[in-house]
Amino acid sequence: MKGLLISFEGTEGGGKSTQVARLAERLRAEGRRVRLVREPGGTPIGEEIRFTLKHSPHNGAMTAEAELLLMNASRAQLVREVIRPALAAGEVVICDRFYDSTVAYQGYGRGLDLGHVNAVIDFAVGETRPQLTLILQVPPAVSQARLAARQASLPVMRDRIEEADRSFFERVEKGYAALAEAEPERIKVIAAEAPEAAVAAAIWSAVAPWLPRTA
Ligand code: Z5A
Repeated sequence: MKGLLISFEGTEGGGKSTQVARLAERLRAEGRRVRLVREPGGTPIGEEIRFTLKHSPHNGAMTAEAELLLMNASRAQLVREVIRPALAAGEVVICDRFYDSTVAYQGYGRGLDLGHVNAVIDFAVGETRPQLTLILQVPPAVSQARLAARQASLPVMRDRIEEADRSFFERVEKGYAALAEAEPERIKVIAAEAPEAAVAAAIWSAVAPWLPRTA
């Protein structure tokens, strides 16, 4: 593998999309070829799955098991259609969420058996694993305030996953904490309450050491 695969993780409102865009801009300014993808989604098939998972008016009865499989159907497509070819071409691939989201949301959040969750992830991604994962961590009050501010300024579609109760998101946070503890080499936790530029600087400190090792 010639490229570099970086994933961004964390609960909603942590600033992932904002920081993914900033990191891509900085890498491009340094002459790197960068591919941005998001999950669920990132391919035409994946974007249709994303609509089913999040916004479809017919998704209210979705089971946790179906949710797990749909997330990974989208992922299996993304890995083969986009991520592997981009890495083979030496690009830096930045994922706005990847399989740690499945462990945190479907495993810890929905309470699915972690053995089953990891088996499905293994099938979807195979050997395609991020070298670096950044969890953007903000206190729940900050996350809620940011999302409320965004909702006030943008028309937002109903989102089935965001309809879960507070305890669900607390379990998701515990999932991320467990992942970070289990894999400290790959996963770095970034305090993301700070102003955007300060968060971007912390992210750059984590990313920069990887660049000399990639094409
Ligand atoms: N999900 C899953 O369950 N299982 C899986 O395997 C996968 C995903 C892959 C995807 O939602 C949902 O799917 C997600 C997990 C689940 N569900 N939830 N809930 P999404 O892609 O629509 O959204 P998200 O990933 O949850 O992210 P988000 O809500 O869009 O937030 P974000 O990307 O982390 O933050 P942002 O958009 O960059 O920033 C939010 C606002 O804060 C915005 O107005 C910014 O201008 C502002 N912001 C950003 N940074 C700052 C700083 N530093 N200071 C102040 N304000 C800031």
